[in-house]
Amino acid sequence: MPAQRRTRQSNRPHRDWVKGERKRQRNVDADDERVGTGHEAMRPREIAIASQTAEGVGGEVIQVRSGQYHVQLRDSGTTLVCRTKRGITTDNSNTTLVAIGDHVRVRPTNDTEGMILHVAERATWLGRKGAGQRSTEQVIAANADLLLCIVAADRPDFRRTIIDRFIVAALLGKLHPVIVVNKIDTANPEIREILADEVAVYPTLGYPVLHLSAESGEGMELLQELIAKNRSTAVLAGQSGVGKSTLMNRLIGGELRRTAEVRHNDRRGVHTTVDSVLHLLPTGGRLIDTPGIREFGIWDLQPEELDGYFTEFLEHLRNCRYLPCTHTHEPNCAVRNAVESGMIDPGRYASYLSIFDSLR
Ligand SMILES: Nc1nc2c(ncn2[C@@H]2O[C@H](COP(=O)(O)OP(=O)(O)OP(=O)(O)O)[C@@H](O)[C@H]2O)c(=O)[nH]1
Ligand SMILES: [Mg+2]
Ligand SMILES: [Zn+2]
Repeated sequence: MPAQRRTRQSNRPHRDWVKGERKRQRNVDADDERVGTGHEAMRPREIAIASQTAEGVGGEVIQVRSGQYHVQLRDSGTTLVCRTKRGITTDNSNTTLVAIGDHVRVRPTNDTEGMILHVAERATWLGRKGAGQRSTEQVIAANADLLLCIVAADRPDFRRTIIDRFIVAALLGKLHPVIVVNKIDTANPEIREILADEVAVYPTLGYPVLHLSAESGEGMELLQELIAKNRSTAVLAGQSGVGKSTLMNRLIGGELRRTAEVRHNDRRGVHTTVDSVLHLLPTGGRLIDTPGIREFGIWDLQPEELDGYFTEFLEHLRNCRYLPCTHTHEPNCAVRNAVESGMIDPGRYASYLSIFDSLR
């Protein structure tokens, strides 16, 4: 449904083009295979799907909780509690059927309930590798603009790789990443300096960094401004206990979301949030709160494509002696040389290696 797609400035790196090209190629191959194999029968069915989509009324998924979807209808603004209809159709393949932020068509069954008939193609998405062995993508949120990657200043396991994983996922899903260091009230000036150094590279790559406290309110105006600008929809993502729901409550100005204390010994969260909600902010824009994640696996990326999602690598790639180069061990690798000469941040390179390893 192209009409529902927002036009947006693309920040996708050059490898996207390659990836898109590959995908298209795959589709063409699939079409070719169908010729003369009796699979032409597929075609009338596609037409049937297209006409079905005109059925029902348009709306947006604003809450997701264990198979139950709250859909706000576009025309009336009323919210229906929906389930998915048997035979539901979707414009997205091999992924979560319905996610928070999805544009859907529903058939009301009474004043308060309905059935989701169709899910429209997502303009953007935050995807991760689904848990377990099943190879499907789990979409955490659809059609947002900003990915707020939340980390907590008081976590001893504050790791850069999680930020870099989120950045790769954001670029894959056409989202703009923003790094948010929350709980800055817990840090003394010395720790604040260490934290600032730790994340100093990101603004140089074009990814804003905000240091703030959802508890004290320090630094919150900048976040409000960022979301209000362009009336963005921002999605809160991060490990359990980093303060996502507290941030949402602070930005809404109420106690909409339940929060809970982190464990005393390791400051880890207790997975308080189990649903996802999308809410309007009084200061402009919209915010999505999501359940905390334990591990964030990248979905749908070949290891050799990863370098295209590290923007600062791009200017060096062509100068590697071996092409293709994985930048892990090859001699005369321009990326590794750039790390050694200080042109590429060593922490970013360490993340690259760690993510590369996990993609194999
Ligand atoms: N000191 C301090 N504590 C905070 C801040 N933000 C959140 N907290 C506390 O951190 C704990 C966890 O906050 P939540 O908002 O529940 O964390 P969450 O990220 O939503 O966690 P899940 O829902 O489990 O994913 C709560 O006790 C909050 O009060 C902050 O800025 N400073
Ligand atoms: Mg929460
Ligand atoms: Zn290389």
